[in-house]
Amino acid sequence: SAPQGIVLQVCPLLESLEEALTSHHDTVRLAEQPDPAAYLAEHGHEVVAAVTSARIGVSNELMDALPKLRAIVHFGVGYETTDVARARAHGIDVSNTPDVLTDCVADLAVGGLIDVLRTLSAADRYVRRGEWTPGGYPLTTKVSGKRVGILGLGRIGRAIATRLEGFDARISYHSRRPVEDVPYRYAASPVELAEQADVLVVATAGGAATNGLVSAEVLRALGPRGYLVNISRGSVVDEPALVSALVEGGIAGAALDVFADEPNVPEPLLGLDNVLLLPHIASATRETREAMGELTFRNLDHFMAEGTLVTPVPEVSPS
Ligand code: 8YV
Repeated sequence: SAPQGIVLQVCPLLESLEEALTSHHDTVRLAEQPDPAAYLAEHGHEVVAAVTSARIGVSNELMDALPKLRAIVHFGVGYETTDVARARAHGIDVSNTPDVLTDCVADLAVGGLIDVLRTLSAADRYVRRGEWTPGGYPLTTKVSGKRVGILGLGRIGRAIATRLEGFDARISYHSRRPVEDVPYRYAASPVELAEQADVLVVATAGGAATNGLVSAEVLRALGPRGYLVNISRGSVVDEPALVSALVEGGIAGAALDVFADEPNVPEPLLGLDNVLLLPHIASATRETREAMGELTFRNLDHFMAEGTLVTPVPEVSPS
């Protein structure tokens, strides 16, 4: 049945999405309220749907302030910022934006991998500094044919693997269970995966279940000739251990699009040429962000018309 009530926009979103929300639904932007807490105290019980980003989610406190809430619609594929079990217990459905960003995130993972093995960003800085002397730039590492371990073989992990097949990569993976119908070797643990990989690519979901999965031990298994690529969540990697490994040569390098406490990047990484630092841009193309905005809107719109979501999050969190 069609829910009656207010749509709460929890945080700033893509402009075209904000416009669609406002022109089709009774939408209130929480961040634009002069006193958000006062607004919630007065109107919280009128809100039936909340639209938020993967980064912000809906906190338990906000959930409690919205007693009639029936849907949480996320812009983004990650939703670890919302306690989904708690939402379900309150009769709230949750959606995200899978598939539409898979290409761009996988593209960026491969771009980061090539950048850090061939030191593209560092070489660019070298040229710009005017330091180019013929033969003066150090040799790097070949990409094609490398052993790549993918942690988390969901949609994005698979898209990364498919792309790397074009580079003759020897691919293995670890996830909670082996995935059927894939030609890649399954490693029983993250340590085993790292031991057998030249490059470890993190493509698992964030959240409590994967917190610190790439531990100091995993980084030791990756070793001084191994590289790390992370396009998932900073929380999956023990960041202090990663910083130590990079500073001390425990691993060879890293391409990082995500960090434990964005937008704060650990200071010791800023001076390292074997680390690619990106500002969480894997899905940030015009095409993909528009597609994410459209899917976010379709979820909200369908919910307001029929009371159900188009792309609800899975019952059990993905691998
Ligand atoms: C965005 C993301 O940065 O989809 C995700 O989980 O992390 C990214 O696509 C995020 O959704 C922006 O809110």
